[in-house]
Amino acid sequence: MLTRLLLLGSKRYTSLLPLLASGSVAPIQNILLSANSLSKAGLPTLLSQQQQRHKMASTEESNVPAPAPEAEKPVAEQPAAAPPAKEKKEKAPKEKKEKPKKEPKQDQADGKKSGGGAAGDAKGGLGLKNSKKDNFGEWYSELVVASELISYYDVSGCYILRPWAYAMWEVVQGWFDKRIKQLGVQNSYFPLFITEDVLNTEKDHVEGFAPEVAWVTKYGNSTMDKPIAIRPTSETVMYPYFAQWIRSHRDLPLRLNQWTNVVRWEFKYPTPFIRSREFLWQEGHTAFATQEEAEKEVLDILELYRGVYEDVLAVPVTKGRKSKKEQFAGAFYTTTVEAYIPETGRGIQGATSHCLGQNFSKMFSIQFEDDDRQKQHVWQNSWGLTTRSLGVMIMTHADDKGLVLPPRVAPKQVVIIPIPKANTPPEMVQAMMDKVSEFTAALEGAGVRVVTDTRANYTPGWKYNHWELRGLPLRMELGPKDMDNKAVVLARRDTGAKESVSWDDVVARVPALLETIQADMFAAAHARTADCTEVCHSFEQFMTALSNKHMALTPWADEEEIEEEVKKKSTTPDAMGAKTLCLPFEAPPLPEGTKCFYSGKPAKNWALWGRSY
Ligand code: 87F
Repeated sequence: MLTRLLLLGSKRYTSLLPLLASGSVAPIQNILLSANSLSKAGLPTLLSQQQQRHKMASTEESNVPAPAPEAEKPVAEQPAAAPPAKEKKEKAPKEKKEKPKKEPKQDQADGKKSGGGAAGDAKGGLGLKNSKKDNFGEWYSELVVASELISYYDVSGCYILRPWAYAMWEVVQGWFDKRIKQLGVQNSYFPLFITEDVLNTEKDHVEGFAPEVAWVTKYGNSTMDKPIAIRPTSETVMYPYFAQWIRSHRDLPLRLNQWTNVVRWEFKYPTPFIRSREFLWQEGHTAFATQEEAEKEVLDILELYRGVYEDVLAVPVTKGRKSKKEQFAGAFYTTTVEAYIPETGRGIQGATSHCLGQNFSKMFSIQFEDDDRQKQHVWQNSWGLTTRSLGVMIMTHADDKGLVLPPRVAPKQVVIIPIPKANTPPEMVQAMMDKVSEFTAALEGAGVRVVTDTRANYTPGWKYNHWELRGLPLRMELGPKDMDNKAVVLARRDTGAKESVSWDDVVARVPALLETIQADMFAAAHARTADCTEVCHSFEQFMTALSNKHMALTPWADEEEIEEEVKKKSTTPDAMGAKTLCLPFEAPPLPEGTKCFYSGKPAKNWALWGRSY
């Protein structure tokens, strides 16, 4: 086995296990748990590490709306529920070259009891037409519309974030905002518009991005004297004011963040959440007296980005530094969290935390007087996380029945569905509804986000499909048998597993099960990513890894020209070239004499490569 592996050279991580035993390769957890970066060590296994982190903190960060009002009303009092709104057919972007291959599905089947409908039948009913495995792109476009996250808009590359999506963004915001404030960052708001002169202050860095800058050239029927840019990022907006506000070391550190939209007129194929011309993000911009303080913050923020992905969205990421070629041109260096989508075999940048060094402070003259009354340029960082994070989460977890939401980001975590039968006596129906109200209140009291679906004119099967499509982590069913047994049935969205839980245990069991689901979803995604990362020591192995839709981890001499060459050489008629995703912070040992997989020169570090978004 060992010989075969050595001959093969290019190995999937799973097949590295015999080598690990021999001690010649660091355990894969060391690499992939970089993800977890829990060198906070002492936590022996992946799961125990996760369990540490996946203790549900559901109450703490709940900022989602209360359950729908009809939930509280007994079924008899409810007005007849409207059928699912017949929405106008979703429009795909207009520009021809950007048109998705298939237009997204219009709306859901009518599951009304009297209308026949397709309740309970995923194929004919609410399920998706496309499959994740067979036609990923169409599946994703259909999914984001059918699950009511997105509506297409008639400006190409722009999307409406519907409440279900926005509520998830609010969870991410709440989680991150609280933690950056704990670090001492303050929120602020700077204007959307940038004059041409100011934008040109950092001409060198903007140059490469210039084609993406959108300009306002008219107001009413008049032409602007000077066009005004719409912010694609806010370095040039903020730093002139940093220069005004910072005078002495007592004004430092200055640590600002803003939650805004930005516009980048992308020409690449747009994809909801993943690449759009307007998107939401946070951008942090900070200034320090010393390099040490700035560099510490770069990593503190990167760790929070890891937390957003792994602890909230249950998406494994690799932390690392960007190569010179891939870093932000204005940065001293760029750190990143990189995720991976197995179905497309593509890496995706999750968020970046840049150390800007003194590059911008020199350009914008941001100086402070130190203790010795000497003028010094400040050290700066900038860092950003966008709504792309939701797209990565959706792509990672959703399946052919719809979204599968990790409990921590799910706007609603449990749907309670009473299931009266046609012959259930009215007193029992009433008792059932009372029980539903009782559980709703008790679970909400325990910090669980609950919705009840007591609509009388939809079949249980239709409701199951409806909530599955929207990705709710847990369904609680309460039928006549359960009433007799004083129990409920809990059904997991991620695995489909069902369990019967006695009424006395429900309020303790539900939060615990949500915590388990969160940990299990992360573990499953982590295992998939691990299985799709190959260690490669030659270009041939590298190309095999790419054709397997995997990422490649290679020894590398860190040469920009080589990266350019690899990109060209790995471009095929069907696929874009590969680039370095990052130089991972946690990687196997690199023994003296290890050669770069491409140039054969002495390797300086490991690089993680992949085709990417
Ligand atoms: C597009 C047009 C103009 C990216 C652009 O990553 C300028 C830019 O400067 C541009 N696209 N960038 C780099 C953004 C760097 C940095 N800004 C703050 C971040 C995080 C948040």
